[in-house]
Amino acid sequence: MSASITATLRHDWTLAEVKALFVQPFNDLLFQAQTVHRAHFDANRVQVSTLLSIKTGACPEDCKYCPQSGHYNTGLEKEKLMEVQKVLEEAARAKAIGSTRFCMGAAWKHPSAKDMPYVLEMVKGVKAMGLETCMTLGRLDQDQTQALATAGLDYYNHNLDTSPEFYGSIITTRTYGERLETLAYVRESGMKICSGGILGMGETLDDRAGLLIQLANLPEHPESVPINMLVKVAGTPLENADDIDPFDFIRMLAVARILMPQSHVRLSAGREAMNEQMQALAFFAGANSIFYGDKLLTTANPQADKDMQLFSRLGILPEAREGHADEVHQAAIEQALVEQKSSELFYDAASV
Ligand code: SAM
Ligand code: DTB
Ligand code: SF4
Repeated sequence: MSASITATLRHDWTLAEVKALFVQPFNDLLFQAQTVHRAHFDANRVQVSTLLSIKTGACPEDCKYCPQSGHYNTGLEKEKLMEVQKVLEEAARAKAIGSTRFCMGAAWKHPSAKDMPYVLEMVKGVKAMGLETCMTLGRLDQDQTQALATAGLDYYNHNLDTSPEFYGSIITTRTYGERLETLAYVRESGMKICSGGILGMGETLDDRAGLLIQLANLPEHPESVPINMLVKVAGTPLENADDIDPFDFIRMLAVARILMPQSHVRLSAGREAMNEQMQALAFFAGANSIFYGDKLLTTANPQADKDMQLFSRLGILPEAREGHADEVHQAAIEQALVEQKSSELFYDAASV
């Protein structure tokens, strides 16, 4: 691979170029992605973030994939904005299991003036605990963006979800342009951008390539790129969507890695439906971030100790927060390994 492939950050990707990356033989694509990955990252480190739904359900938007949309009956119990103290308790739990970033999500079209003071308190409190902070609250105006940045919010998550062409088949209550506008406000404010999308909604290869082109051709690449595999939730219009080929999902991660070499690419929702081999392949393709902890927003995620056991088997270490040591992670890994051993002992004892 030429040095120019690994060294330059491009913002002018064309559909033909990106499709050519996707359709090359699997091993060639993975080799290229792993080479790019190693030029920019320690290939054996994965960043871990924990999610919390701070306001659940009854969302006015109609995103066809989402269990929290008020347009569909998914049996989800709606909840109002969580108390700040409760959020801080959850953040402390996330820190104790070794997470370095705490991502707070709200089922809103946009935050209201009434809710903003509480949200800002959450940012300040979580930040004071020594965690990186991330929020996903829907559309923001410029003042709200500035207020979040001033409170110390590190990342704002706002996904483009899919290509501009396919977007209208999935969401009708918010435009693609509005999403791009929120991302521009976040960039202007100095916060880091977390933006990605979802696979498995019936999109074509052009749509997958189109999403990655939108992200990579932004003036600056998002620092974090979550790639979600659709979690099919009963009651949503996509509950019976066709499964995607696991290798096609890995291809998406690999192409994201090649297009945005310095970004963290997150193997996001959908890990409950992936076996360990698939997750190992995802890390090989250049994914270097996961959601960690047994719940995403409203759906299940693998148990934290299972993730630490997988990391240990693969020789992967959780990425330390900048300027912070690895002790908490070390403790979490050791605890997970002890639990694994004791469950094996229990099995042995029971079988004699
Ligand atoms: N309401 C805010 C918004 O949409 O901007 C923030 C929360 S929303 C749940 C955050 C993201 O979660 C969505 O953009 C979507 O990419 C992802 N998501 C939601 N439901 C999902 C599902 N069933 N499977 C995979 N990803 C999903
Ligand atoms: C992202 O890209 N994925 C996360 C986070 N950003 C907010 C959300 C996944 C949600 C999966 C469905 C649920 O648990 O409700
Ligand atoms: Fe609401 Fe966000 Fe779900 Fe869309 S993805 S319905 S905006 S919570």
